[in-house]
Amino acid sequence: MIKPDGVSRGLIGKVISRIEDKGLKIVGMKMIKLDENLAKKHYAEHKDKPFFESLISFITSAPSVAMAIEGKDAVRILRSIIGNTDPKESPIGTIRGDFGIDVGKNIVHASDSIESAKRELELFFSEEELVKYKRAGEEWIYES
Ligand SMILES: Nc1nc2c(ncn2[C@@H]2O[C@H](COP(=O)(O)OP(=O)(O)OP(=O)(O)O)[C@@H](O)[C@H]2O)c(=O)[nH]1
Ligand SMILES: [Mg+2]
Repeated sequence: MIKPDGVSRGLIGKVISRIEDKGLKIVGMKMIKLDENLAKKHYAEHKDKPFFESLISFITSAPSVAMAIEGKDAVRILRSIIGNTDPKESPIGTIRGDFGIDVGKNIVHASDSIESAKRELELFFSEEELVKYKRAGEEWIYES
């Protein structure tokens, strides 16, 4: 997901390019301004953290772009594309390392496990909103 800071800073295209350039496939995408209810469900694991209220107020402050991404090891690869939670600690070459400074404005979200990916996809997309198609050149990305 491209968070409100990424969308408002005009970084949608740059973030999507990195996902496409890697060879991963976007199978669902929507611009959505999270309401408080969805935001609290999405970040439920952090409900007792001191930064929870500011996180919810930030994530609901402007539109985000939610994406469903498919590919071999997609969860692990996306986490490596986005980088560390704190952009200051995130290597140059990652999205957070290249575009961010403070932890509360870290541009993108990505699911941190298969289980959280399933849970989050269900929060953001219905079955009908996810598409199946073949990306040209997949035979030049995957060994088999
Ligand atoms: N202000 C503040 N925000 C934090 C801190 N830790 C995490 N956050 C924010 O809360 C979000 C969720 O934290 P985590 O799930 O632990 O980190 P993450 O998985 O890298 O980030 P997400 O992909 O957004 O879930 C982060 O992206 C930060 O924006 C903190 O110590 N202080
Ligand atoms: Mg997280």
